[in-house]
Amino acid sequence: SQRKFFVGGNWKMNNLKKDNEKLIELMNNASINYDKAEVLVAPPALYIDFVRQRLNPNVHVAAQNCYKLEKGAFTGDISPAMIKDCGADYVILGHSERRNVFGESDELIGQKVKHALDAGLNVLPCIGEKLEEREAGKTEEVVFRQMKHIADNISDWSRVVIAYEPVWAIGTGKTATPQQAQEVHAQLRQWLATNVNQQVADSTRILYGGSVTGATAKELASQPDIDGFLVGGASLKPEIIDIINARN
Ligand code: G2H
Repeated sequence: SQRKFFVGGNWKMNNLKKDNEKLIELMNNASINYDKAEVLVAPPALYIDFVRQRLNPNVHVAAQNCYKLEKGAFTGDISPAMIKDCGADYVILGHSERRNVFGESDELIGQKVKHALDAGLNVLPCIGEKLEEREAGKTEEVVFRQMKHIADNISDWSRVVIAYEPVWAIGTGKTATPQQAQEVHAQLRQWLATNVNQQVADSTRILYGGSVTGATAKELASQPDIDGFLVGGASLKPEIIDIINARN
């Protein structure tokens, strides 16, 4: 496909400096063909500068979240301007843990997407249904609603990578089957074709996330509408290299 394979490691709230050093060494010494795979890591914000200074410059560094404004009285939060200032070029937005643990709404996530793009960052917005929504047959309705709030705020699709992460598959060890994931990815691509345009549908990477491992990556990566992965648990381990190389 015309879409370059993309693998992001979402480190979540894990690791201290000494652990980050080991992971950076592992990634810097691994055999990775950056012409074939675009690679990203998202450390906790406190370590963005630390990681950026040590990691191979071919690897994108991302923040895991940010606020919707440039600066001001927003204790505890960070802005896209600060993320860029520390050398990172991406921000993950609307991750299911932001939505479900921290109560972020579709509206807020849309505002964050808009501001992060306006500020010059690339964005990696996440969407995905909960188990009860899937079981009630509402997967499409939920992911289309989440997608619309994001898409309405996108001015430049060339700086957007979408992640589909079914909530029931996150950190549970229950990876979606390649067929389950492919089905939703194809629906999302069709949604983009209908509601944005065909060029955006053809060129926008849609990543799968949710308990991806070295063992499950290859078959998922062979699906026509799965353009890579957002990886949590396995991104802290050597198997992240196998996931990055899953298309080779
Ligand atoms: C989904 C994923 C990374 P994990 O949240 O975004 O985490 O691979 O641990 O399920």
